[in-house]
Amino acid sequence: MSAATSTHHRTCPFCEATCGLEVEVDGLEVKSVRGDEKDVFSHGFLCPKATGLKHLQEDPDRLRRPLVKQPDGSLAEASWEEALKVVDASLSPILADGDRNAVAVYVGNPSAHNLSSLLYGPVWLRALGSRNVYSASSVDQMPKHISAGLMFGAPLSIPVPDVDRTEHLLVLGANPLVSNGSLLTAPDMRGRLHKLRERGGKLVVVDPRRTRTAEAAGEHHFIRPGTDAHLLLSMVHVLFDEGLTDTGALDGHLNGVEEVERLARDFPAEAASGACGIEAEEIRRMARELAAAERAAVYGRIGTCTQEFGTLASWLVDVLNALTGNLDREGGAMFTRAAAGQRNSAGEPGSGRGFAFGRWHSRVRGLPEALGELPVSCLAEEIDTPGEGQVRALITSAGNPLRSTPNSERLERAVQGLDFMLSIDIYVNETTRHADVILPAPAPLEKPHYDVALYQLAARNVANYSPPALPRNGVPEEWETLGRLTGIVSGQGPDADLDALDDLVIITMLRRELGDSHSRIAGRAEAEIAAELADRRGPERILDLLLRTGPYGDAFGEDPDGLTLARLEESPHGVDLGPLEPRLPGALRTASGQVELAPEQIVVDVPRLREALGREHNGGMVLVGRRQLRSNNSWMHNLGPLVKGKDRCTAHVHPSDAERLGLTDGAQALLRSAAGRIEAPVEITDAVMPGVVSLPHGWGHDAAGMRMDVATAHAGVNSNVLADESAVDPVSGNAVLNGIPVEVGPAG
Ligand SMILES: Nc1nc2c(c(=O)[nH]1)N[C@H]1C(S)=C(S)[C@@H](COP(=O)(O)OP(=O)(O)OC[C@H]3O[C@@H](n4cnc5c(=O)[nH]c(N)nc54)[C@H](O)[C@@H]3O)O[C@H]1N2
Ligand SMILES: Nc1nc2c(c(=O)[nH]1)N[C@H]1C(S)=C(S)[C@@H](COP(=O)(O)OP(=O)(O)OC[C@H]3O[C@@H](n4cnc5c(=O)[nH]c(N)nc54)[C@H](O)[C@@H]3O)O[C@H]1N2
Ligand code: SF4
Ligand SMILES: [Mo]
Repeated sequence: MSAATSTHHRTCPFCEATCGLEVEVDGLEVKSVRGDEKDVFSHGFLCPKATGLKHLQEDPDRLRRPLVKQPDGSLAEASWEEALKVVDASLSPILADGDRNAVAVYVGNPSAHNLSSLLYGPVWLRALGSRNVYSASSVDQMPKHISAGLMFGAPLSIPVPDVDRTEHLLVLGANPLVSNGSLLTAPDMRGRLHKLRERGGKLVVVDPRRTRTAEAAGEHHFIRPGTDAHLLLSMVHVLFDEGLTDTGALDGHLNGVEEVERLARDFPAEAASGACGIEAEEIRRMARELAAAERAAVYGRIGTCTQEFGTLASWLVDVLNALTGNLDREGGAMFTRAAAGQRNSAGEPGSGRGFAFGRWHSRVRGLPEALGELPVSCLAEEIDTPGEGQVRALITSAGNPLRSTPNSERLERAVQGLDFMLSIDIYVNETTRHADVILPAPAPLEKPHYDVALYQLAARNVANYSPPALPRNGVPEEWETLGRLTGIVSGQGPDADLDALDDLVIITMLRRELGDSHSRIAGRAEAEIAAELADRRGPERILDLLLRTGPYGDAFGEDPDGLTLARLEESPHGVDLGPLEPRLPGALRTASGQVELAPEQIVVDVPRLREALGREHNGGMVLVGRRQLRSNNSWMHNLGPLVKGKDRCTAHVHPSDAERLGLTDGAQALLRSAAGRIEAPVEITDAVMPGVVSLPHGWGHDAAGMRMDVATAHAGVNSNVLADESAVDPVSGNAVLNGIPVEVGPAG
C-alpha cells in the first residue's frame, strides 16, 4: 500500500438497499469497491452496480463545470459565477411577472438518496413558491404515500415486511432479487428470502412475468396487469366469507372493518378470477394460507403502484395485513423506527392532523396535488397549453423526465418551447441537453451520505453515515447550489450569503423542535443547543440535530450514550438499532387516533374497480416494464461494465403470442400505443405471460446532442414513448406505466 492509499467505508447511494461498501482509494484514484463485511446491515453484500462508484468517478463524460447554451445552440463550459448570472437573468424576469407557478421544478430519483436535496430541497422549493413541482414519485410510489397517509396519518408511514422473521411473504409487482428492494430497505434480499424458505416459510410471487424472485419462490402466479386490486379485494372477501379475519392486537385500533367487509362483497373469487386470470380456487387457497400463517406479510411495489388501480392495490395490501393480524406484529408488516427525520415519531404520539392531499389541482387537467407536488403526467400540458399560469421555465434536479415519464415525445416538444430551462445534473443526457444552463453536482464519493428517507423503510433499525471520500474539485455541494437558487428566487441574487441562509435554516428547525412540547429537548435553552451544533454547517448540521432529537438520540446530553453524528462518524460500519418492534398505536398520526381501514378518498374508487370486473379481454396485448440488475433507471448506461454484453433493451414476448403475431426471435417488432410507436428487438420467452409484452424503461440514448458516448453506443429504445400521459390512477394522479394497451407486430 502506498502512503496515499486509504480505505473508506461508505453506504452505496445507488438504490434503496443501502449496502455498506469498502472503497480503496490511492490519491484520487479509486482502486477497488468491495462489500463491507463488517457493515451492520449488509454484511458484505453488494450488487454489480456498486463498482459504478469507481466508473462514475472516472467517467470523462461526467460534468465537472457548468455548461451554458450559446447562441448557436451548443453548450459551452462557463464559470459558476457566469452560469449563475445567466440563471438569475433568466429566472428573475419570469418571477417578476408575478406568477410563481410559471417556474416548474422536476426532482428525480437520485434526490431520494441525497442528503443535500432531502434537507435543502424543501427550503429552496418553499422559497420558489410554485405549485408546479413534479417528481419521479408520481411515476413511482405516490399511490402508496396516499394509502399510507390516509390509513396511518403520515405518507411515509409505510409498513415494511419483516422479511427476517416472517413465515409467509406474498409479493405482488416487485422483483427484489433484481431491484434489491423498494419501500423495503434490506440489503441482500436473495439471502433473506433464501433464509425465509430455509426456516420453512413460504414465498408467493404474483407477477405477469416469471421473475428471478418468482424463480426463487415456492409459488408464482401470472396476473393480468393492472388487476392486483381485484385479486386482493377478493382475498379480503374470502377472509370474511370463511370467518378467517383475526385482527389480533389491533382490536380497538381499527376504523372501517365493516365498511371493508361490505365493499368486498362484490368481489367473490369467481368474479375476480375473470379479471385477474388466477383460478378462483387458487385465490381462496392464497387467502387461507395467508390467514393461517403464524407470521405473514403482504408486500406490493412498482407493479401495484404504476397501474390503473394503483391506490386501491396499495391500500388493499395493508388491508390484508391488518385483517390477518399481521400489521405491526413481528414477522408481519411493521413500522420502522428510524433514527432521524421520521414524521411518525415526532409530535404527540398516537394521533395528529392526519394526511391531506388534493389541496390544489393542476391547471389544465385538474389532477390532485399530493405531498406538495402535482403528477408529472401533467407536466407537458402545463408547458404547452397557453393561458394564465402556463409554465415558462423548468428546472430539473437529478431527473431525466424525457426518458422516465409518460409520452416523452410530447414532453420533448414541450420543453423546446420553454423560455428557460436549468438542470442540476452530472450528464448532458436526453433531458439536460435541452437546458440553457447545466450546473454539475459532485460525484457520489465526493459527498457525505446518510439515507434519511430510506432508513425510514428499513427491515431493521439502523443508522450509517459516510463522510466524503474524495475532494470535490471545485464543484460545490448540491445544498450550496440549491442555496444559490434560493437566493435567486427570493430576489437576493446569486451572491446571497450562504452561511446566513444556512444559519437561518438550522435555527428555524431548532426553534420548531424546542417549541414542540413532545420533543425530547422541549423548553431547553436555544443558545445552549445552538452552541453544540456550531461546529458543523449544511446538511451535516441538520442531520446532527435530527439524530440527536430522534428516538435514539443523545437529546443534547440527556442520554450520553445516545446517537449523535459524531458517534456515527466513529462507527464506519454503521450502528445497529435492533429488529423492528410493534409501534401502534403510538406511530399513528391520523386525526381519529385509529388505523383508518376504509378511508373515504380511497373507497370512492371501488365502483370503478367493480365496473372493471366485467371488462372484456379480446386478445389485445398490454405492455409492462422490467428492471435489470446492471441498470438503474435511465442513468447508469454510460458506465462500460454495466452495459457490456448482449442488448438488454428487448421486447419479451411469449412463444404463443410470437407465433400468433408473426414475430421471430431477434427480429424487430413494431409496438404502437395511443401515445406513440417504437421498434425493439424481440426476445421470445415463456417467462412473460401470454398477452403481455415487456420492455425495460430508461433506454433510448441516441438523442442528438447528448454527451454520453458509452450509453449512445448501447442506445436501446425509450419505452415511455408508449406510455400515455392521459392514463393515470385517478386517486393519486400516478402514471399508468404497466398494463398499457399496445399493438405488436413485425416491423417493416
Ligand atoms: N415505463 C416506465 N417508466 C418508469 C418506471 C418504470 O418502471 N417504467 N419507473 C419509474 C421510477 S420508479 C422512477 S424512480 C423514475 C426515475 O426517473 P428520473 O429520476 O427522472 O430518472 P433517472 O433515470 O433516475 O435519472 C436520474 C438523473 O439524475 C442524474 N444524477 C445522477 N446522480 C446525480 C446526483 O448525484 N446529482 C444530480 N444532480 N444528478 C444526478 C442523472 O444523470 C439523471 O439525469 O422512472 C420512472 N419511469
Ligand atoms: N437494478 C436495478 N435496481 C433498481 C432500479 C433499476 O432500474 N435497476 N430502480 C430502482 C427504483 S427507482 C425502484 S422504484 C425500484 C423498484 O423496485 P421493484 O418494484 O422491485 O422493481 P421492478 O423490477 O420494476 O418490479 C416490478 C414488477 O412488477 C411487475 N408488474 C408489472 N405490472 C404488474 C401488475 O399489474 N401487477 C403485478 N402484480 N405485477 C406487475 C413487473 O413484471 C416487474 O417484475 O427498483 C430500484 N432498484
Ligand atoms: S444493491 Fe443497491 S445499495 Fe447495494 S450495492 Fe447494489 S446498487 Fe448499491
Ligand atoms: Mo423509483
